[in-house]
Amino acid sequence: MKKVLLAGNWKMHKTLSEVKAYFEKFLKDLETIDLSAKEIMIAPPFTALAYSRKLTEGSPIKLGAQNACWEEKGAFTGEVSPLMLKELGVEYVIVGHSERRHIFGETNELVGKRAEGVFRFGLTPILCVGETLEERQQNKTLEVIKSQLEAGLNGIKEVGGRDLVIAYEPVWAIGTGITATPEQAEEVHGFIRDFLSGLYGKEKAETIRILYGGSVTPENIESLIKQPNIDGVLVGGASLDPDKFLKICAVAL
Ligand code: G2H
Repeated sequence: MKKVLLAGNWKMHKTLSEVKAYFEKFLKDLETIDLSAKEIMIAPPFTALAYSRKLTEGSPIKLGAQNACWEEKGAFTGEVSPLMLKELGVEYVIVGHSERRHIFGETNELVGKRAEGVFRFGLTPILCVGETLEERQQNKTLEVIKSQLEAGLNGIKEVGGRDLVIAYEPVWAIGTGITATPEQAEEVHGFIRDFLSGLYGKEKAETIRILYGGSVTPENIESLIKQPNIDGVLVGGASLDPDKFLKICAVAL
């Protein structure tokens, strides 16, 4: 059975004392939820990964990183390698988040290199794709998504099981409080599924989880997760508050 993935992306938030307070609350409350059809992941900043692992040891929480280089080691100032992340117990790595693309100028090709590197080291890339408002208004959404998928998955020739996740995050919905309607999201998710079928075959494409991201809240999670091609969510702002994220994780399936 395909488990839904409820993923928190903390972005550049939380000092170690805040991380401690968060998990003290969240882990206790998480015990009240039936997780048999769910997987929970949190991606803290790099500085909090080791501590988060320590605090969540033995719990159902999977650890994610917010980016990674494609090489094992070397002269890459400011970068972190997949091997280093693996050593910390990281299982998922977000690549190509729109903030990386738009604030730090990461191109489709660079994102593809990161995704391939993460995959090669046995970690699961969460490849983020999404159009800007301007692109949507010009009816270019699917074209943009297609080119991001083509370049992003260029180095990943074969998949099996759960080793790849795609996150559709419309740029106009990120941190803005505006969520794509379930229908808008489903249309793009269906397109992504078809693209994956073309690349890896229908059967494999069905096993790849496609997450929605962009102003997900406890209020809108239910209508999103009901869509046939939405296999989970990537949550920014609302994942910073343990009560809000718990409500999202508690969604009825
Ligand atoms: C999109 C999302 C998390 P938010 O960036 O990846 O953030 O939920 O704050 O829109």
